[in-house]
Amino acid sequence: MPIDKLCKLLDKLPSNIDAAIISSEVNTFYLSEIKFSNGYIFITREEFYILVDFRYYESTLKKSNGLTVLCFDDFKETIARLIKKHKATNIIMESNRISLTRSYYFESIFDCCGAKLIKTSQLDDALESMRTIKSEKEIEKIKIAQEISQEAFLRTLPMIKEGITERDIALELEIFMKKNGAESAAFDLIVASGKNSSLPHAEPTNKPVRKGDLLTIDMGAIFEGYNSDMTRTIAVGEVSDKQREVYNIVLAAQESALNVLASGISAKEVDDAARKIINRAGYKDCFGHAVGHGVGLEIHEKPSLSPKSNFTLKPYMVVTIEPGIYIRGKFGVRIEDMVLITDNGFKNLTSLEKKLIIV
Ligand SMILES: [Mn+2]
Repeated sequence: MPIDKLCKLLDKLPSNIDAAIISSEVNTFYLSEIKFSNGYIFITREEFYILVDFRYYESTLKKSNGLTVLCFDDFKETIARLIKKHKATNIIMESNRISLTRSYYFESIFDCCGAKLIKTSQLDDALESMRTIKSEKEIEKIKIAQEISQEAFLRTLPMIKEGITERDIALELEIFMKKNGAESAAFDLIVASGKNSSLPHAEPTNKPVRKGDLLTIDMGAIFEGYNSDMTRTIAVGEVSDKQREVYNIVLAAQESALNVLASGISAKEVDDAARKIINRAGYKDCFGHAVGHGVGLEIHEKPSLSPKSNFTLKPYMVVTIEPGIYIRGKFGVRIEDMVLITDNGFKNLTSLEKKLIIV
C-alpha cells in the first residue's frame, strides 16, 4: 500500500530531514501506484501529498489511497504554502533524477520559504533499496511480462530462417507482445545476427539472416509498468565447432552463476562464478559487462551483479544472469535468464530451453 511505502521511506531518511519531494515518474508511480507525468509526491513527518495538474486531478483523486491530493495551478505557490504550513526547513529531493536547472528552480522556492535543499543522495538510495525487494503483486506483474515475452519468442521462432531481416524479426516479436497484453516492449529489442552479434547492444538492421549465423535476441515486455528481460542466442542452420564451443562456454558460465545464486550471497560472488569460467576458457577480454542487474519498474535497476558490486542478494529480488562472449568482427553469444531470489535459493522465471536451438 502507498501509505506503508511512504512510512517506510520516511523511516529510512535521516532524522534532520523534514520533508521530501519525489518528482520522477518512476518513483512517484512506485510510491503512489498512480501514473502521472507532471506530478509530485510531497511528504512531511505529518502528512503525505500528491500534487498534480488539472489533467491528472480526477484520475488521481479516484485512486488516492489515503494520500491528500492537491491540484496545482501555480506549482510554486502550492509547494511554498505546504513548506510553510509544515515548517519544513531541511528538504531532500532525488538528486539522481532531476536536472541542475530543476534543482536551481527548487532552491529558489526553498529560499523564499526559509528552507534549504539538503545535498545528498539519501532519498535516491532509500528508494532504490526499497525497490530491490519486490512485493508479491510486483512479482506477479514481472512474471506476466516474462510469459508474454517468452510466448512471443516461441511463436516467432518458426519464422526465423535464411532471408528474414533482423528488423523484421524484432517487429514480429514486438507486435506479438503488444497483441498479447504488453504495454510495450521493455526496450528497443536486440536482434543481432552473424557479425552484428559481437555487439552486445546491437540495433536490428536490414541485414538478412544467413545460414551459419548465430542470432542473439535480447527481449522483454512491460506489463502494468513492470519489465521483463531475457536473451537467447540461437543458430541458423548448422554452425561451426568454434561457434558451438563458445556457446557452451557461455552456457557453462551462466549455469555456474545460477549454481551459487541464493539469498545471503554477495552479487560479486555470482559475477565471479560466471567470469571465472569465461576467463579460464581464454575469453577474458570478450566479456566486458556485468553478469546481471535488477529488473522491475525499470529494465536496469539495483542491484547490479558486477565485479564491483557490494550488494548482498535477498529474497524477493528479481535479477538477471547474462554472461556473454563477444568476439570482435566475428560473432557473439549471450544467454540471459531472469530469476527471483527466494528464501531457499531462486526461482527461474525464464523457462525457455538453453541448449543451442537450431532453426
Ligand atoms: Mn538484461
